[in-house]
Amino acid sequence: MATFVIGDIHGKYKQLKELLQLIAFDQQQDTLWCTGDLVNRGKKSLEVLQFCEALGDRFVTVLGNHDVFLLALYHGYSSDKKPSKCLQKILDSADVDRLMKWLQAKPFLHYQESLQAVLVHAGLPPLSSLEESLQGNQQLQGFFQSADKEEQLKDFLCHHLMGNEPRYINDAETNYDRYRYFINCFTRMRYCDLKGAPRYGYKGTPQHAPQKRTPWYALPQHPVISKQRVLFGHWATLATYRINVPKVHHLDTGCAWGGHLTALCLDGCTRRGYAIDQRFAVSCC
Ligand SMILES: [Mn+2]
Repeated sequence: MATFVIGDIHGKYKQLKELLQLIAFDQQQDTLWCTGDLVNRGKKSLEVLQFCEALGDRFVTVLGNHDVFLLALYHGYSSDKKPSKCLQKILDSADVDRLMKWLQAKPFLHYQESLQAVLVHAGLPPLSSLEESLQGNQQLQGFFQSADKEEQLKDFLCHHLMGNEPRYINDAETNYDRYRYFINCFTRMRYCDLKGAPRYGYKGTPQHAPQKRTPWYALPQHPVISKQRVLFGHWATLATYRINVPKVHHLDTGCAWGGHLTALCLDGCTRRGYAIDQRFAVSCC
């Protein structure tokens, strides 16, 4: 029994299968964690969802911004931009209701105490303790899953999801503000300012970042960093950048952009002949 975590799959079904073969993933015994963004960009997004769903309890994912966007489309979100073909294929598939129900039940944050490991797509709220972030996740999951709030969820996803405010959780005036703050941190954040307010413009690597911007995981006062193993994706341009923060592992190595799909061994590694935190990658060219 081993646990692996892999980075953003983005509909790259062939590379997902190749990577699972490379790590000798055993569907009966091993567990696969994913940093989210299962869909979009890659043509086989539908196949990725179907495959991951079929893994049942052996598969753990958090939601990424592209997954949330797909849920918003499913609930009627529309804009001038047409959905990509691979997302449209999911929306048109006979499985869409079942798959979206499955996706909608996924968390934004996953914490396993026995492994001292936190899984998130983009980032952990820069000023929140782990307990506060887990509470934020719980509120979101309650909102996304409660049958009697379906109309509200539609309203939120269609009209109130987008936007960068509030910058601080204490500035949230409504539940929608709280949801947006946490969703933004969990699924979109790369940088924050030195006071810990998320900043969303610049997406490049830290060595060229604007002044007074720090990667969220490098904020000195971050309450979770260095205490837990943190596993995240989302930030493809970090692929070749050395993070150099203890216990922080970045896994999105840009498969969607012709880079690599990466896995890391989290638990049960030595019995399989792997080192703890050993990384594996397949090319996505
Ligand atoms: Mn993402």
